[in-house]
Order: sequence, then C-alpha cells, then structure tokens
Amino acid sequence: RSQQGFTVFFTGFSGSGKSTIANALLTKLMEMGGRPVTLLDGDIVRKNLSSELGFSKEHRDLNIRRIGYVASEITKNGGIALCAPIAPYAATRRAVREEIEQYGAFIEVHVATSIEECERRDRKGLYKLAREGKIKEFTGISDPYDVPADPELRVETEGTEVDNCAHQVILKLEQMGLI
Ligand code: GGZ
Repeated sequence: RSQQGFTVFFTGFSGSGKSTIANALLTKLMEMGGRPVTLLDGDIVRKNLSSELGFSKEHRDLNIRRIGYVASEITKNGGIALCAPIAPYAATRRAVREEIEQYGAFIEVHVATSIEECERRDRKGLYKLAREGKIKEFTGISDPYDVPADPELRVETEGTEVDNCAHQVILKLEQMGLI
C-alpha cells in the first residue's frame, strides 16, 4: 500500500518558487531511496514536450494535459512524479487530478507567493516586460490565475526557507501514508 505511486503537483505564479521547492523535494525523496522520482519542471517541459505551444488558454491547457499524462503514467507504474507548471486554470488541474487518481495519489501544492512579491523579486525580468506590454497574456498581470480552493497543501514562501517548504511537503506525504 505504501508502494503506490503518486504525483505532487505544484501550482503558482511565475517566480513563486515552484521549481526551487520541487528541486529541494526531489533531492529529499532521492535521498530516501526506493522509488524513482521524476521532475517535470515547467520550463523543461516547455522545451522538450511543448516547444510549439504559447500561452493562450488552449495552449496552456494542452501543456498541462501533457504533463498530466506523463505524470499519470509514472504514477501508474508506482513512481513519483513532481510537476511544477503555473497551471492557472482550476478546471484543468481538476481534470489532471481525476486522471491521476485512477492510478495513485494526487497532491496539489499551492505555492502561495503573492503576485506583488513575485513582481518585486522579478528574478528573470519577466514582470517588467509584462508591465511594458512586451510579453502578452502574462499570468497575474494580464492573464488569469485561479487560486486553488482546496489544495492538499498551501506553502507560504515569504519568510519561509525553501528547505522548510520542501519539508512541509514531506510531512504531508508521510501523513498521507505515501512515504
Ligand atoms: C506566464 C510565461 C509567459 C506568460 C513566458 N505567462 O518564470 P518562468 O518563465 O520560468 O515560468 C514561466 C513559464 C510558464 O510556463 P508554464 O508551462 O509553467 O505555464 S502554464 O502552466 O500556464 O502552461 C515564465 C515563462 O514560462 N512565461 N511567457 N505569458 N509565464
């Protein structure tokens, strides 16, 4: 029973810390040994699986459905999938959840960094470009984000270390009997 596969699905704004937390979680889970762990990071998926896609609702949905399909295959085979896209639409997240829950557990983690904080950090300079209108349909600035109503876990990154956020996910997985 504790050997069932599962998917940890991070969602949040660009620059919220999804990738950083997912990478820290990846390290922790790999150190524990046992099942293989696969990280499906937003930008890596965009480069390798969704290179022809843009950021319209249709294209974002297609991107998320592809990530969901790969994660469902991993989960089906008893592995651990970590996904870290923005995934702005609740209905699409719900569809992915339903697909994955046929095979194992789905843990939605809302990385709840506020848009103000993401824009203040602006690690990649994308928010500035979005404000200048040089990037259109930018999530949180000129494109929607449905805040998860009922995620398995919500992590606050403002004033919490990355390692602590990753540890909160570990605790949740233990609580759920998954690791
Ligand atoms: C949001 C965009 C956009 C627009 C480019 N809106 O910080 P990043 O750079 O690395 O993360 C963002 C990434 C979002 O891709 P996802 O596949 O995670 O999005 S979705 O789940 O909605 O399919 C950002 C960059 O791509 N980026 N243009 N318009 N983020």
